[in-house]
Amino acid sequence: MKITAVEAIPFAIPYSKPLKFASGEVHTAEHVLVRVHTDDGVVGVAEAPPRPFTYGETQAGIVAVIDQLFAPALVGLALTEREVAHARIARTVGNPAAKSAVDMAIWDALGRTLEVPVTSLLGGFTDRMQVSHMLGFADPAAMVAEAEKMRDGYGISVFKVKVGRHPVTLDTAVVRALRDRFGDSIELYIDANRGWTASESLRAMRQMADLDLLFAEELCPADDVMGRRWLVERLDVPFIADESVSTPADVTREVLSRSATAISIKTARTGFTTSQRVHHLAEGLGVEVVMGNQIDGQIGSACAVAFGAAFPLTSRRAGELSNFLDMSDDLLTEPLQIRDGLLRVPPGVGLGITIDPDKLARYRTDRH
Ligand code: MUC
Ligand code: MG
Repeated sequence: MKITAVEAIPFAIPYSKPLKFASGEVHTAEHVLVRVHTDDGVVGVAEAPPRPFTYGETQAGIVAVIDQLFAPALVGLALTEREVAHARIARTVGNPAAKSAVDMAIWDALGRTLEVPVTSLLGGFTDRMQVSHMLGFADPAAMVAEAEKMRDGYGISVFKVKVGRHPVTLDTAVVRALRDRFGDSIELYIDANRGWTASESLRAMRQMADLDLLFAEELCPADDVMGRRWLVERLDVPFIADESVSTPADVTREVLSRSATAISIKTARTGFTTSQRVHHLAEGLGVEVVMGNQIDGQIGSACAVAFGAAFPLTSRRAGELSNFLDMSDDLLTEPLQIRDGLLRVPPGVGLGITIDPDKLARYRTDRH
């Protein structure tokens, strides 16, 4: 059960449909595959999606921090010494996606070694989650067409609409078009990725007051401290903190200072070990949770559903588990399948997924 090596392999897979939102856009999944090897010959996997516009990480930086700092700190530890592993990698500041992928690959290796699913180790509450799909920026007709495609092809009926553009009517028109097209057969919420000010956000929310939104996410920056509190106090839907809560301490600060009333948990950002802490904290604080998407590929989505399905609080709401559908290909031997709006945890030990060696050879960018 001892860790013998930690590999960080960069790969690049183009998106067939790029995702655009207020803080950036993604055209190619330039992620890092992490593999944790043990002396029993077990290999645990996870992926790190760099998001420079949110957390400052790059693909090359993730490879470097794993190769230079995390791998040497972890080799020789037993897979069960997860808190030691966590403490050692926590000595390095920042780098949430790199830390999370290493953490989740250790859990995957542990599950494979013990021959149990990771979701069972985490909590084992259910084996599936309802799926929410993120709709990136486009004009109203294109966003409605995209939602139709997701509903007709995969049974998805929950949508997170990316907003935060100017003028705000550009976005409110999209949300209205979606509600007009689908009526109450779909659930809708919005995410501005900090694109609006507090007062623009309130204006937009008032324009959409009749559209029955479930949540509003990161409409304005958390650093606009008083503006954000002012906004959250005036809303009658939960305000989700996403990029403003990348640590448990951030969750405490944002919720206790009334700058947020719900939390997005992203396994790409807090792995399994820190996501457990965030989950327990959210439960103790009594705030709602949504399993978010850091524009994950299939490996990352398998991690998100393994965690989300493990607890009642995380599986109660639809999880953002479908954006891999916008990628042209992926690395798994058995692609994840969304049916009737649901994603099941892949059956099997660990994360229940297998990397296809031919696909990895095709998409890795460190060997030519
Ligand atoms: C989201 O919920 O904000 C966009 C950037 C990122 O890191 O995650 C996405 C989705
Ligand atoms: Mg968000």
